[in-house]
Amino acid sequence: MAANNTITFYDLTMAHGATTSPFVWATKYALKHKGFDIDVVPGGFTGILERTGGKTERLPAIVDDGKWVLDSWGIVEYLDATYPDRPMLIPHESVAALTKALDAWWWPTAVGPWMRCFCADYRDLCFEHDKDYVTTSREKMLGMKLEDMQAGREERLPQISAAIEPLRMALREHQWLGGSSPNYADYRILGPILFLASVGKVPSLAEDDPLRDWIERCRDLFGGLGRHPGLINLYGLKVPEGGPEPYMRESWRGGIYKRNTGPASTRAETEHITKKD
Ligand SMILES: N[C@@H](CCC(=O)N[C@@H](CS)C(=O)NCC(=O)O)C(=O)O
Repeated sequence: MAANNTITFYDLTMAHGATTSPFVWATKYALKHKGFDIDVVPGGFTGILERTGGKTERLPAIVDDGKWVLDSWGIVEYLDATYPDRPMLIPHESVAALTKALDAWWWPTAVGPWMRCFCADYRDLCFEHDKDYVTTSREKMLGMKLEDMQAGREERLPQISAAIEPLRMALREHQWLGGSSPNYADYRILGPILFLASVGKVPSLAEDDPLRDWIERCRDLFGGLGRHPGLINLYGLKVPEGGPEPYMRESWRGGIYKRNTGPASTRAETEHITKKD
C-alpha cells in the first residue's frame, strides 16, 4: 500500500493557505508521525463533496492507494491497523480512552469558546467563495450573527486561558502528552491550537504561558509542520483590568500533584486541620 510512501490528503484551508480545521490538523500530524509523504488536495469549505467525487461532505479524508478513509479518528485507527510496523499513534488502548476523555473536556472548555471568540474573523479569513456558506452555516449553528457572538471576547479569552490549567500541570511534569515522545494525544490537543493560530486575529495566550514550550515544540515537529507562514501569533493576550490571571503562577498542588513522601510532607497540613480553635 501507499505507493511511493505517499498518501493523498484532502486539506481544509483558509485563504492564507494554512490548514484551519482542528480535525484536519491532527490528521496531518498523524500521517507524518507514521512517516508518510502527503499529496495535498487543497481547498476550502465549499465543494468538498465535488472535490472528493461524492465521498464525503466533511474533512479530513485520505486516499491510500485507492482506498478512501474518512473521519479523523477513523483515519488514525486505519493507519495503526494497516501500518503496525511504523510508530504507533495510539500505542495502547488506554491512550485511546484517555485521549477521548481529554478531548471531551477540551472542546467545551476551550475549543468551542475559542471558536465563538473568533467566528467572524474565521469567516473574514476564509476564501471569498466560502464566505456566504460559512456565514449562513455558522450563524445557524450558533443561533446569532457572527459579529454578536464574537463581541466581548476580550473578557472571555483570559477565562478560557485560565480554564486550561490541567494541560499546563501535566506538561510541567511530562515532555509530551505521549510521555518521552509525542503520540496522537499531543496531536489531538494541538489541532485546535493550530486552528486558533489560523483564525485568531488577537492573541489568546499570555506571552509567558507555560504551555508555549510544548506548543512550539509540536510546531517544530516533522520539519516545522505547524509553521505555515499564514498562521497568526498566538501569544500576547491582553487581560482587562480586574480580569483573571491567564494561568496559575503558582501551580496548584493537590491530589496526585502533592506527593506523599511520609509524615514530613503532610505534617503542616495535618497540624492545620487538627489544630483546636
Ligand atoms: N467527525 C469528523 C468531523 C469532521 C468535521 O466536522 N470537519 C469540518 C471541519 S472542522 C468540515 O469538514 N466542515 C465542512 C463544512 O463546514 O462544510 C472527523 O473527526 O473527521
